[in-house]
Amino acid sequence: MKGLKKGIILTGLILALSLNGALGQFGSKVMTGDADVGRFLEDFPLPLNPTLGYWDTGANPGIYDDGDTIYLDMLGNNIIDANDIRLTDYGVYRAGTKVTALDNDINKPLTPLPGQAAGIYYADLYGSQGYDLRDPVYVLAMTPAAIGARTATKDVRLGPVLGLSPGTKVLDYHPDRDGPAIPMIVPVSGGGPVATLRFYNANGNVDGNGDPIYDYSDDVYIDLSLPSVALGGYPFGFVVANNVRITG
Ligand SMILES: [Ca+2]
Ligand SMILES: [Ca+2]
Ligand SMILES: [Ca+2]
Ligand SMILES: [Ca+2]
Repeated sequence: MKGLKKGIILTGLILALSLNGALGQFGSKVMTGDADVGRFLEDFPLPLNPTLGYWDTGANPGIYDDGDTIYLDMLGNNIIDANDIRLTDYGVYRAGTKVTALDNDINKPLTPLPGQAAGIYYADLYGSQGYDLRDPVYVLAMTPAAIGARTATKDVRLGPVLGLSPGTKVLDYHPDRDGPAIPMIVPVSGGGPVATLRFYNANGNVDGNGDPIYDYSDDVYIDLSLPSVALGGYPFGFVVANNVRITG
């Protein structure tokens, strides 16, 4: 009886873990047949304006270094607010978690990343000439330009690369340092040549204008389904294969 109960608990745990892996894991890519495929995704309505920034937690104050913590600053206000997203670990808080009012990084200042063309990029290493499932995605923190960009020390992985975890930084001796990279979303706020940052309004709440409210329960994706460009673009999309999960 005891063994049976243990077995049931263990089965439940494995099920929960595998569900989590399929749906909620930071830096995972959506695969055909995943449960979130087809979810309706929204552009971030103003004043939301997702921007990359870092909190100067590392050993070198005033300079971006590999100990600094990267955030997706949802209001683009250079302050860590509730529901901003950590893109690197900070203490017990894992990359992909949202900040809450009780966390000790709340209200800390953010600084824009040092690269003139810092943003979200991919390395076109696999599959077609273009972005595919296996192509790794990065925050390029250092790049001075979008054209001819290369991965560099202190960039951040937004997916697993050669056994290195999402949310880790590229270091001098890592094999994925100094490879060519192509912009996905540059700048992060403006919609991009390849993809758009969007969210799934999981709890369905809206404001007085009918705009979706981004909050704690909502999931954020790098979305490839429908481009959000100034001319002829779409203000929404759908979860499709190869989207990148930014929360979880
Ligand atoms: Ca620093
Ligand atoms: Ca903020
Ligand atoms: Ca490719
Ligand atoms: Ca919501």
